[in-house]
Amino acid sequence: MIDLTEWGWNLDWESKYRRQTETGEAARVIATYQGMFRIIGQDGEGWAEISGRFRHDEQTDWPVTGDFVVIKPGSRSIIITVLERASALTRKAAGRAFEHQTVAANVDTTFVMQSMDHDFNLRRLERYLTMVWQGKSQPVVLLTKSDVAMDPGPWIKSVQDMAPRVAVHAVSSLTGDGLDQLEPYLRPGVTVALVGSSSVGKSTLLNRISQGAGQRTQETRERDQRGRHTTTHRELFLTPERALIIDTPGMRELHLVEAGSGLDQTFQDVGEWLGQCRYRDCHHHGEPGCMVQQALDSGDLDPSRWEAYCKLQREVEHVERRDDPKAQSAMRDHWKKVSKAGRQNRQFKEGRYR
Ligand SMILES: Nc1nc2c(ncn2[C@@H]2O[C@H](COP(=O)(O)OP(=O)(O)OP(=O)(O)O)[C@@H](O)[C@H]2O)c(=O)[nH]1
Ligand SMILES: [Mg+2]
Ligand SMILES: [Zn+2]
Repeated sequence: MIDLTEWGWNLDWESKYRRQTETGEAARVIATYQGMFRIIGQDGEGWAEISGRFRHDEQTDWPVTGDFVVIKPGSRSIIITVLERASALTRKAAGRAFEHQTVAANVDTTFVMQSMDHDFNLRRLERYLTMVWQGKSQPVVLLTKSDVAMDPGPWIKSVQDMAPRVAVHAVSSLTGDGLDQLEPYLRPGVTVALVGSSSVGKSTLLNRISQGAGQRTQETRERDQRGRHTTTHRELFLTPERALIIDTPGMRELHLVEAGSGLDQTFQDVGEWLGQCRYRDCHHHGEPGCMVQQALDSGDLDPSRWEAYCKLQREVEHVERRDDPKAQSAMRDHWKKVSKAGRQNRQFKEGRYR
């Protein structure tokens, strides 16, 4: 008998399971392969496929790695329901116009990884942070390969300046440097996903912290054209410390499908100025008296942040919202609140708030 609590099951899942109407056993999806699913349930690991409903009903999301599901057990089990996700990492599917793709589900903490070499890119990091916040997971930035960086200090600082509320750690899976800082995140029953471009060292980190439990990666890894090993499947592993880690294939490009609250959290600096702009239909593109423009002119708002924000905003902006005045004014009220909170916060820190 497998104890599913080792695999992240808890009272919340228990009550979701009880509230749904299908009869079947609970299980967790630990890997996905083109229409086939590797699951772990009370009888151990096995293969599963999805019931016909998933194929016929376009509204129903297919299971992804990390999902808790209800199965009809068998030599090949049938997945009948996906329990409502607590969090999900979702992006725009490569190539297809509006289709979204969920990379992993029920991820408590996401290690957003960049290596301290040519891979490092703050604009890309903003995209990842937006995806993670939006998906209700907690981002942590890992700057990898610290053994080849002369001095990780400036790299860390540039991330901290950009994302003051996000923890940043420099690590090396080669020397083990900095890995002790990850222990607080790697707790029993907690699910951590590793995301980032190819070759930043996701699988190497997994192997290092799982002390070989990631051995299974060998089966799911293939050599790419350049002869390098590269991860091809999203797969969940249990470490000796009983943390759950989802390794994912490197993303070549990350395009977002939704970003509302994720953008707010990633771009609080921008949101503060937007909320202060008093013109109802300001485009914040140089209109006289625009607060955003003033902040840009005075250097209080970093122009590269503003440009990055606008770009992501355009990318995800839905036609409905653009044309719907109600949604527009709701957005404005929202920003006002964000801005007011931020202003009070700052005044408080500066000792001006009474
Ligand atoms: N110097 C150094 N090299 C590392 C470190 N971590 C990983 N590497 C190397 O970087 C290369 C890529 O590592 P992987 O762990 O396969 O990268 P990945 O992020 O899993 O890549 P994909 O599976 O393609 O997404 C390998 O040659 C590793 O040996 C590190 O901390 N220091
Ligand atoms: Mg890998
Ligand atoms: Zn304005």
